[in-house]
Amino acid sequence: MPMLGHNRKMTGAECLADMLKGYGVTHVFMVPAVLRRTFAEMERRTAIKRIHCHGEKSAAYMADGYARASGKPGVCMAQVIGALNLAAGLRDAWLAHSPVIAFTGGRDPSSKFRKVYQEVDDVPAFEPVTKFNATVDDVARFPDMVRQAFRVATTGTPGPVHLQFRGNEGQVDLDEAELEPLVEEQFARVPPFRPAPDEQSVRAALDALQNAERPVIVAGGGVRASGAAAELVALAEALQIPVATSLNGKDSIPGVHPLSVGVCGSYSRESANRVVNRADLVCFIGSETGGMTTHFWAVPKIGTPAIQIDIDPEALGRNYPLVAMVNGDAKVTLAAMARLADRGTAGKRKPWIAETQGICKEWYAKYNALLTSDQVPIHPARMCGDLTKHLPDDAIVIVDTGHAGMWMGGMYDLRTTQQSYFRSAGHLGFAFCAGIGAKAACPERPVVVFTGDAGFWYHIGEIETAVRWKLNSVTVVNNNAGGNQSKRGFDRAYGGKQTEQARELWTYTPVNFAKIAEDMGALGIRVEKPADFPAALEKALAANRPAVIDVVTDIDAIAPTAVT
Ligand SMILES: Cc1ncc(C[n+]2csc(CCOP(=O)(O)OP(=O)(O)O)c2C)c(N)n1
Ligand SMILES: [Mg+2]
Repeated sequence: MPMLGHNRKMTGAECLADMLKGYGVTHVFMVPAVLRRTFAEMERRTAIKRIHCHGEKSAAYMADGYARASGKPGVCMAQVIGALNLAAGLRDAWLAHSPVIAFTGGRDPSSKFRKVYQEVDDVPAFEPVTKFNATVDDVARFPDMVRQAFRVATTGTPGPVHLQFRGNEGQVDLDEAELEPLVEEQFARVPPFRPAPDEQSVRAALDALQNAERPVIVAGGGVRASGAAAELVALAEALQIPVATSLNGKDSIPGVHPLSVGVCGSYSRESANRVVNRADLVCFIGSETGGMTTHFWAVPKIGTPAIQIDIDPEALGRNYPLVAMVNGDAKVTLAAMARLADRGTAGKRKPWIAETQGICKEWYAKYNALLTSDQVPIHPARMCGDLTKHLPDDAIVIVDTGHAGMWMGGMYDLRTTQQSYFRSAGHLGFAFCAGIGAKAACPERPVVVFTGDAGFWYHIGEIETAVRWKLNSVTVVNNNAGGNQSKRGFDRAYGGKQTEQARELWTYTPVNFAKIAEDMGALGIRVEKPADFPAALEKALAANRPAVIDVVTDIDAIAPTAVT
């Protein structure tokens, strides 16, 4: 790290390249032309890979996948004309609290308001999807603004940041000044700090948990951000408390753990909702307590006694009145709770644990036939069952939204603590791109994406990007030639049963994605019989190139809806 006071004349491009390297950035995702000189300096001064892709939205999703997989900010970029495409791609990162940093080209004071080619005022559009949204108008501001970008993206509840650089392509990077490319390594990853809770609040939360007869923990994405999964499981085991997770927190506890009851909320597993709604106390950890996790505040019902642990004090009590609240980092807080816990109180929860384990057993009994179904076209639940059995122990699993989110959220189980699970926070088309970014971040880990065909169509051109950059993710496409999550909704819209013509609204021409993938240089495998899926997965994981497994599935298979 250069010393303060030893400034030297350098261009903004040199400074930015040095700083990104200093923050440990290994890849940036973009569509040119933006910060061109910076790219040239990256080549001269760093080993940063400049992943040139087919759309700004997919660049943002790749940066997001990179961020979720590595815990380091993901960097994406666009010139002025692509800025709003990039902003659209930050929506998921915003909803998921993912630290993505977006750089765009912007307006020049010497020409703005003069109908400059391709130019609109993009800055306001970044407002709803960023924690910090700012302009860099003078090269002298590169060092402090880039530091602020990393600081904001990684601290507290993490989230996206946008910097707009002067000039449609950010040509302010050509200017020279006395610059200090100082890097604060603390803010190179999440979490930069672990604020400890005050002991009184920890004891109050513990008292409530220990007194409860039927408590449940709901673990959210904040558990992953804090790296607190081991501490969570240790506390749950010490006090014998069942654990549900939000969809975002699914990898807080393996699905096969005896205290795991599954994902609660809307895209959920029946057993989790039943347990949460039977509980006499719900302890939310690192959860927004938002609509998806609580099935619009029906699971649990508002008024159920609740505890909340969060790094962000503004989150505490937002949706549920609390009997205790703790403000602090999840890992530090859970470790303190486990240390102070009175394990002797665990015994009284034996009947509750027996009941919750019975509820989980009932779920497996109810769905076992689907999880192992031999039907053709293949039932999506069978794919979830097979993925549970056959995904590698250290896999990163990335799942799209809609039915993909419902099938995998509800029916897939993580088998190990080394497996990771990231979900689209609502945007169709996120997962395939995020898988490419995650593979850039973690080249040594298998990355497996699960998406519907509608989700895959969005950014199918990025197969070429993955091939060109050897970002060898495996994408499993649940291909039913339609967006069949819409089926139920259109039945309703037509007052019970839709017309034959209504299918125009949600079906597509059947397509073989394996062939398309092969044409672009990826491995393509088409699977029509369920028994062929495990071998296809094995082959795809060993392919040494990106792979697309096109699974022909039943368009009439509808995922179970949330129980309350
Ligand atoms: C950006 C975006 N637009 C629209 C939607 C609404 N939506 C949710 S699921 C879905 C269809 C999903 O189809 P597919 O990916 O093929 O999965 P399937 O339901 O067929 O399994 C749509 C259009 C969305 N979630 N995101
Ligand atoms: Mg589909």
